[in-house]
Amino acid sequence: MTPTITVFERSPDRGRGLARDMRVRWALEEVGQPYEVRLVSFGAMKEPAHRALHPFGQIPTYEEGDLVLFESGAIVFHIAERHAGRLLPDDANARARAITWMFAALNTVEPPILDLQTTRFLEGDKTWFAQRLPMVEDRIRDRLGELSGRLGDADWLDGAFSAGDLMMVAVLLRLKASGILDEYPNLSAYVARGTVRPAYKRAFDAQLAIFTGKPLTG
Ligand code: GTB
Repeated sequence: MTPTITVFERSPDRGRGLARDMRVRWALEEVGQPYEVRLVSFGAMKEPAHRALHPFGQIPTYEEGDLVLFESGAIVFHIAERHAGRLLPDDANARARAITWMFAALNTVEPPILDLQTTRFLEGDKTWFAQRLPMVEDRIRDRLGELSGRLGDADWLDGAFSAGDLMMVAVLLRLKASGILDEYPNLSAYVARGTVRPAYKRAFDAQLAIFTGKPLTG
């Protein structure tokens, strides 16, 4: 059954692949699962029809027959589970570690990065902005320093590329414009390794095509 995901009709990131449908698209491309896309406007997201799929009125959602999911982490996990051995290792312990990295990306690394975005976009006009910004950035540096230390010179976080890496790379990409990622050469290289994967490129091109209005060919 072909799943359907919802994505921004017009992404505020102008097709830079930073919205959270990108990680879901990437996972679908990694496992070779074709999918359909339904575009939703900001208004439609808050209407009852979309809230029936997503209680918080957000994207992405995932529909597969009777199954409806929201939360990009849960969706990527589900896709990985449905396609054995592609994004989660078969070995039980390795699989548990890959899942741990998914949680680490979402629960430990993403929150300070989101804090930076909130600070920049919503608090830039506050009197305390200039004082707060360096603290927010340093909290990210703390996390990246730790992650960088753990990754070392390995290609991926725990053996072969997994859903844990997919999620971590997707999260780290949100930092690219800040320049902070460049302070950690091994993490920059890690993100670059993720984004040159053919599955990432296909996912990126597909979301960009929605923004530019130029359908993909071939
Ligand atoms: N925890 C949920 C998940 O992981 O799925 C969070 C989902 C979420 O935040 N969705 C956002 C959304 O629907 C889109 S991705 N927002 C609309 C709303 O809440 O009303 C967040 C996002 C938005 C914009 C950019 N950008 O412009 O760069 C990047 C990421």
